[in-house]
Amino acid sequence: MPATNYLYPNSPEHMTYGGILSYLRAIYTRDLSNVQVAVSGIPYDGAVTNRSGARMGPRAIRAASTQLAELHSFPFGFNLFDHLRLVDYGDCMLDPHHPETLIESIENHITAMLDKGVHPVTLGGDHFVTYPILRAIAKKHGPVCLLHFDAHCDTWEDDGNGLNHGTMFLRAKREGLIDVDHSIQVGIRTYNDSDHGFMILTAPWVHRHGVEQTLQQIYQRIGNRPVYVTFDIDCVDPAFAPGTGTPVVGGLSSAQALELMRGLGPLNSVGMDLVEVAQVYDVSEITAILGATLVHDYLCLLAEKNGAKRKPVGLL
Ligand SMILES: [Mn+2]
Repeated sequence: MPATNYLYPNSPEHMTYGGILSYLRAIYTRDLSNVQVAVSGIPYDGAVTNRSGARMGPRAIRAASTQLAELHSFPFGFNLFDHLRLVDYGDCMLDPHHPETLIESIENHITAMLDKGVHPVTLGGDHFVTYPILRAIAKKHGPVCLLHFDAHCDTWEDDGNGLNHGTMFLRAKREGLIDVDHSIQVGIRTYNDSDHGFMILTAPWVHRHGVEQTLQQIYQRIGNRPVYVTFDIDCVDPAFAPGTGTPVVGGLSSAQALELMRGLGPLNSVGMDLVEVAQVYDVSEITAILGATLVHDYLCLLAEKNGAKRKPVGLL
């Protein structure tokens, strides 16, 4: 039985708009015993090429997530916490005055979860944080497929050592962290001289062919191999997600993004992140609400793997 001095997820003692923050009001703890999934934040934005602000992403997403904790999940129709042992692990501690410690700090943060068999779900932070996450993931699983939602390919060239949110997937490829032959990028609408072996579904392709065919391409490319899902919120059009550092027009709608996320259930996912939410450019919190919901829907897919059954109301 819960101690009476402890507030639990979905407790009627929480107001949606009050109290301290955790993702979906999950218990906020470093204790990973008996935990399946840990949501945590990486509040770092030192690797951006344009506007900063993503360091405030985890806090913004947690704040936006509280309204999702109030009702059963849509369109899933169940209480996530009935089917998933989920905690908010807090944020990765970073020393902003010693950037040379950044990669190791993030890698250790994720490794601590993987060592306990916990599935990591990460709130960015700029997209560079995915690189040290992939180092930890590859240490445990070997090179995994990357399912990468983004406006940008993030495979541009640099010297291989920079803290740069536009180059880290080429670095990850060259260091053998990902299985590029079975990786796929979705929503791309920026130019690079090479695809570096990734399969690319551009945003115009997705618009022309729709969600169902996009999912079919994802399934065919990845199959049942272990896959890491990285979702840069700028995959979504700035009309739907204006709060981000490098917005590009012509992107996915929030509805398309949610339908794609809800279709990833067949994949064998070993972790996920949602990055590049920079709430400062979005006074209506549209971007953080979308980010919180995409993460929430990914968690519902994990709950379904635990046996949770959808109970939709209305035609779906
Ligand atoms: Mn990116």
